[in-house]
Amino acid sequence: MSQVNVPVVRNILQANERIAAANRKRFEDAGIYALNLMSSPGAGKTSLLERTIEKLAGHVRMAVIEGDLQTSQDAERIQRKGVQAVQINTDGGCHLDGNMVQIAMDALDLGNLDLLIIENVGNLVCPAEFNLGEHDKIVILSVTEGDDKPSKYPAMFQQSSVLLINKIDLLPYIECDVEKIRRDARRLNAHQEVFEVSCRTGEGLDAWYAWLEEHVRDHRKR
Ligand SMILES: Nc1nc2c(ncn2[C@@H]2O[C@H](COP(=O)(O)OP(=O)(O)O)[C@@H](O)[C@H]2O)c(=O)[nH]1
Ligand SMILES: [Mg+2]
Repeated sequence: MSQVNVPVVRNILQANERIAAANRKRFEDAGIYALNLMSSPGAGKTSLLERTIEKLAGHVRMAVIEGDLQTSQDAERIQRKGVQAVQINTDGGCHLDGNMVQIAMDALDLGNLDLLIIENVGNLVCPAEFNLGEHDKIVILSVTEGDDKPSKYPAMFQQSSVLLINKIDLLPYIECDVEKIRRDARRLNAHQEVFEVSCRTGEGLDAWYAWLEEHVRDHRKR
């Protein structure tokens, strides 16, 4: 079995890389900074987007691609904040791929954007396998998920430029060693930026906004 499956899987990943490279070129040509936002379900991806939109509104032109198994609830949450959002339903698929993003991009006015954030399907494993053409991957780990997650799901943490440790407002009520998360993540990816935040209270988010705005500026077409 594995002799058949391995080349097939390799071909799928190679085809995805080609489409992701084409997506990247479209982002570059338009001066758009593109992010792939990943986490397990419920870690706070859509909450982070809502907060970020509120902060950046008025000076960063932003759009969101929402990936979910079913429903357009997250896209509706984003649209309520006044930002263009396209929903992709994977119909049970556990991650987005380059092709889905390519199709969703056609519904966006790329010439009028500075920032595109793609909220991936909630899953700490599969989304790390498929590039979408993004400039950076961002992972959110909420403190309620446990401090063992970086060592258990290393690929996601190895590949992400930023780790947001979310829901720090809940730390008084649970057992979670944030220093262990930081230590294990640093072992996997020494260059990763780590921010401790609460999307509920807003604590710690200023450092994330500053990081993001700097990267948007760097990618803007001069
Ligand atoms: N206490 C607390 N709850 C949060 C925080 N961020 C998000 N939540 C809650 O966690 C749940 C899942 O959030 P959501 O943004 O939908 O997560 P997603 O599935 O990753 O998009 C919602 O009930 C949010 O209100 C936080 O910083 N603190
Ligand atoms: Mg969501």
